[in-house]
Amino acid sequence: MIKGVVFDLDGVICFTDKLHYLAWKKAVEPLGVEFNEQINNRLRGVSREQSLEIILEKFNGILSAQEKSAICFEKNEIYKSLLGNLSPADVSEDVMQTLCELKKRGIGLAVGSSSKNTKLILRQIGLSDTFDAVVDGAMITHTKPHPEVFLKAAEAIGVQPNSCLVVEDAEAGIDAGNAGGFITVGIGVAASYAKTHFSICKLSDVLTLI
Ligand code: B16
Ligand code: MG
Repeated sequence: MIKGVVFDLDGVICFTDKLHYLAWKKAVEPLGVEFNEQINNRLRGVSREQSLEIILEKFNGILSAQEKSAICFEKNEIYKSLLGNLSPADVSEDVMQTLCELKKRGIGLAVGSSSKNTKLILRQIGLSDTFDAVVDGAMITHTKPHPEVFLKAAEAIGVQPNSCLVVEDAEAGIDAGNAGGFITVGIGVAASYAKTHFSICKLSDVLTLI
């Protein structure tokens, strides 16, 4: 029996993924490195620092640790300025109704995100008080595909992984959920990932699994 759901944030609850894309594009522009939506898809669920390493796979030069951290800082400044335009209107009716229905059914709700901007995003979209627990990139030592973020979230809502869904848009997130012993649900890019237990088209499809 399902007692809890841990939602990834970016790409599941709201679509900040396009803002990550725009911010990375601008931040790495001076390097002249190739960056496109395909590469961006590989950054889903992956930490900021690891994201830069993936982008640099196509870079011919060598950057010092200091230069890399300056690029990550710059990317985050651009990203945060884009987040300033987010509002409750950026949460779809489908997402709102799903969360509302799950609450009515007494299911524990948590966010498990790699993003260190999670709290800012939840404030911007008006969902700061919606979840029973929020675990973000600032609260973990290992990022997805390590299961830490989801294990902490499940513990915070008092639910065992085998009675908890993890809803993810990233392959790294599905791997993390599987590694933690959760029932994984893929949406977006992760819906066509072979290791996903269940694939859904829209968030409200989660209701059919509970
Ligand atoms: P930040 P999620 C992830 O959020 C994003 O998918 C990923 O692209 C980003 O690099 C990561 O957060 C870190 O975000 O730079 O804001 O700390 O999908 O785990 O909710
Ligand atoms: Mg995501």
